[in-house]
Amino acid sequence: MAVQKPVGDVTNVNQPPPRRDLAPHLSLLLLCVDVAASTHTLAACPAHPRLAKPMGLVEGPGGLGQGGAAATLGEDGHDAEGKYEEYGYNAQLSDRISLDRSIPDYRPKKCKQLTYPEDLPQISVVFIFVNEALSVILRSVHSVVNHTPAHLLKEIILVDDNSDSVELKFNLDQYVNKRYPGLVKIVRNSKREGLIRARLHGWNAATAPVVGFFDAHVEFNSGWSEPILTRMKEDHTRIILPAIDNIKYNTFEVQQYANAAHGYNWGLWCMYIIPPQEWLDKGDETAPIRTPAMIGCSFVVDREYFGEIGLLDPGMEVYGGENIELGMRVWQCGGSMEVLPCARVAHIERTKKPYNNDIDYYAKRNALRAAEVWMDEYKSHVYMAWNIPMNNPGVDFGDVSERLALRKRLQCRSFRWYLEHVYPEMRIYNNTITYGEVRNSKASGYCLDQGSEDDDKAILYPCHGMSSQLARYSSEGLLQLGPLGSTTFLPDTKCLVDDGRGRTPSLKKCDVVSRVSQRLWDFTQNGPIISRDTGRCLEVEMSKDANFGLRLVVQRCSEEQRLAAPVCGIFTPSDGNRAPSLAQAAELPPASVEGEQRPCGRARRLKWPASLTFSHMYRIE
Ligand SMILES: [Mn+2]
Repeated sequence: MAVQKPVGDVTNVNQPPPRRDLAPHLSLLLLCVDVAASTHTLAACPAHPRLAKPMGLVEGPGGLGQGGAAATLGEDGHDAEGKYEEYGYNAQLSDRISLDRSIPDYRPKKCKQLTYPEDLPQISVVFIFVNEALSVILRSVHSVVNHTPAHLLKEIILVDDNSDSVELKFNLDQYVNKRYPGLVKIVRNSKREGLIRARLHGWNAATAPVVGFFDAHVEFNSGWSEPILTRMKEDHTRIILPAIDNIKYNTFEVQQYANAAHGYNWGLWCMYIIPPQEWLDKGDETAPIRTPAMIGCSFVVDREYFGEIGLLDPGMEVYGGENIELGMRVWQCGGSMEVLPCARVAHIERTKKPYNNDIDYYAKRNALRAAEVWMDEYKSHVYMAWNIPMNNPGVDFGDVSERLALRKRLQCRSFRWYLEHVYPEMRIYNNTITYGEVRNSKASGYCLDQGSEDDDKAILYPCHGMSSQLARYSSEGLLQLGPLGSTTFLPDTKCLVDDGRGRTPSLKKCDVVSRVSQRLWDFTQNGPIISRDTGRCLEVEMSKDANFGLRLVVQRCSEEQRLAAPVCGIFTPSDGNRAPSLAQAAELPPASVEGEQRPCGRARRLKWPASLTFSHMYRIE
């Protein structure tokens, strides 16, 4: 309960996109009406020695999953479970689906009437992977060959980020060299570097003027390359994203996704967002959709231009954040980013990612790098979203001096310009004075928490440092609790309200309180939190019936509170697993962070009730 992780996907869209950020009509998958199978696959599949069969794989038209239909293994699928664990999709089923299966043509109808120039630049297609099922990688390769005019596809580059599996070494080499002689290069990292630097190795190996970067669990739609290469030929400072459709991880059914741009929240987790109003007003589904950032599983760049603007930040680790950073950078430094609905790629949203340890940590670390380099005075919003202090955030984000120098060299615009022109849907919280966890000085293991999202009741809950326990105090006197609303696609954070009725403070939409003063509070760090409307204090009382024996109340201010145990040091949000017993919480001063220690006052016997204090709030710098 009450624990809310940042929503969204790390760069590679290996999780379902966070539908809560889409308007309801966008979150519905459009059902495929026209499932007529593409004949392209058949035509593009010349007679060749069957290489797949000895490896237990299937080539050629027809069979299971044909036309993007849902498939099952039936009776013999009993050990599929294990493979979900391994790959985050049903790899055993994938092995039985043809590498050349067709998928539905989900392009807007008008796309098929468009014509493109003859002399388009060639593309190098880079697939990055680590520990992926061989059949899934090979279907990505077959699919791009089957759906790209041969004269436009210069090469395919497979970057293996030091996978563990043996079949991804010998079998993969042997297969692609025989099946596509001269077309496929394989680059192998000798140590695991993360998908960000893996992409850079792919870029280094690429020789075509245009380079496309893709996860190795995708299938391409007909005619995906021509509209992209046409837009690229017109203006090489565009970064172009194919529209993404979904391959279901369990059945490999291909589902159409609605037209969307790629946005993010202040934690820099990406999410699909509604296209800009101008695009919707125009009513032309083939038009490029301006996008502030990218999901990251598929994007196409001009090879040289990508180098000029600084590739991806090589100081970012594993993945997450680099997709947002590239969006900010290309816009701020004079280029652009767009989604092309006529160019479509279907992608498996895996249930798990191969880099399963500490993804949150790397996403946070990388987000801070982007914030420090590109976000100017708005970088506070990233620290706020992650609920960490701006001083000593407890995260080593490395050296950003080279990236700052790059920004200077390219003479890039401000983040404010970018917000105004490219991402106006972002909510701005510049009136925040302080933010962080609100802990009671007598039960320091417990934090003010938004509780269940439906019941409008703030609660006390063991501190876990996540966004349901993010409190913000604004210059007007609002006390808001819960994750940042971040964008206008979502409701904003609720306000803590004392409506004078009863003793339970409520959480309400800030603009629906009956009297303005009911949502206003006075506070001083380590002092009481007092309603400007009723003069009552936000306090904690012990109660046998309440969860954890603690109840949050508004009541006549206890005098005792002013003698509450002193708070010492500055504290980082807790790790969530350290809910102290009530006895411990009540008796002991909180442990302070190493390096930040100040002498604490002696723990004393405490009386109840006790006032809540902002003991863990961080000042905006
Ligand atoms: Mn992916």
